[in-house]
Amino acid sequence: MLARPSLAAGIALCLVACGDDAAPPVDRSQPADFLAELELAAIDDADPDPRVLEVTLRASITELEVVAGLTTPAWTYAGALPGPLLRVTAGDRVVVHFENDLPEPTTVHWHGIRLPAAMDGSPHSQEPVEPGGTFTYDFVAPDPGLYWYHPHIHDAAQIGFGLYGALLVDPVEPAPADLGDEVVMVLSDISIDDEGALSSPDQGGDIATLFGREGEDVLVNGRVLPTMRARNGKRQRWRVVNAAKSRYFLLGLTGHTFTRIGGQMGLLEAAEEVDEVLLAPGERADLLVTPKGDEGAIEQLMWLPFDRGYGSTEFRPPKAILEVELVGAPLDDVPVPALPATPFEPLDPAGAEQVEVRLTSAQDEEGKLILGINGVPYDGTTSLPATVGQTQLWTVVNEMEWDHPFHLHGFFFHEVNEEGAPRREWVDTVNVPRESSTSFLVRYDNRPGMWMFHCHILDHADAGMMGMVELLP
Ligand SMILES: [Cu+2]
Repeated sequence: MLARPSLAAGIALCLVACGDDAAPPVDRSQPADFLAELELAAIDDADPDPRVLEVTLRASITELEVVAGLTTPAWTYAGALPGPLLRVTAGDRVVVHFENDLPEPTTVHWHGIRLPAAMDGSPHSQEPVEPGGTFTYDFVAPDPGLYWYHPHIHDAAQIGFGLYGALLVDPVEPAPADLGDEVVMVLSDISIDDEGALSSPDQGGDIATLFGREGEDVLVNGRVLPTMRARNGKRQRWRVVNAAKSRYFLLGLTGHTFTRIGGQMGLLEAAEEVDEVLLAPGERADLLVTPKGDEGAIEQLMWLPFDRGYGSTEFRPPKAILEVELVGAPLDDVPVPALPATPFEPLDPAGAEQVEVRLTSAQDEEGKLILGINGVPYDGTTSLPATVGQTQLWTVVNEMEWDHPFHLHGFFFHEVNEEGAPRREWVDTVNVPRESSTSFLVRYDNRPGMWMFHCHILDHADAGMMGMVELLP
């Protein structure tokens, strides 16, 4: 509790500050052009009901200037890179009239959302949407958090060409107003040649597949090294998603720390003060950060090399991906309000069925790289059984010399350590370090159907590191 200043102290303060020329009120507002270079596209809501978001989302090739001076035929949702920010409140219905104006089939997957299998946008939950075709996605977004949408056919190519967008689900009880000025950041990368054309998604052959192709230009909300003009010392809340097809983002802001208040779903019970934040492909973070320093200084959000195996740190210097210009004299700090944590009740491991999934690599007779699950490359015919209401204890064993970010569609899970203690956080994607294993508990609620799981380095998923759970009623 704050001590109340004494009357004498108040008078003393007034002698300094309450004269004829009282100091003007301190400007705590963000500059008008705060997010001018970070603006995400908006989209019209056709339904007047505040609990329904109904949009028409068209995928098409759109000529954009992604890299200065070059015109690139990017693959886009609603003509924008990234696609428009979709925003609802937990429990709202989302209706997306999807139109495919691309030259090849596609789908839209809603990463992390607990929706019915038929709305999941995987190639086993629906017929692919052919060029010129349409499909209506219609589901409820039940849980607060930052999610994202992307295709689930030719994943590495289509996402690498620009098809991704953020879906932000607000909690029913709004966060405290003074938590921080919200900024949604979609991190990605893209490969563009000297003429502005998109690079081939197959270039570099098996070696590139094995590493996972990263785009050379790193993008924050679709821009190369944008600038944010920020009120110096004013707290911000960064909602960050890694939408890159292969690139990991280890993030640091020069001279600053982050307070991690949430990850993939809801708010943590206990916030964490961290110097750096790691986001493997598909992961999200909810961060408080107070950019503060000398007036006019520029702080840099850095991509830092993260060791995910051979080639990931060698000759790869840190790289600035966003500049934060500090506007005005530094403000005094304002305490972080109490956060309404999302209730976390760990799953009971008693009676959980044990499932072991190995992430494996091999070569076929011609020497071509084959990635797989338990030695079997994905071919859409085999699945692991599960039943509604069941709890499973998965152990994902990574036999390879590179890390793999593991994603299960449609269900949150929580990790357990070797002693069986839960990590108190629901996730749908987790990084499995090389030559190591990760265990988690998952409970299947009543949404039967085919649910995919795969590595979120999408070159790996495309090369076979993908499988399915068939959830039976
Ligand atoms: Cu992988």
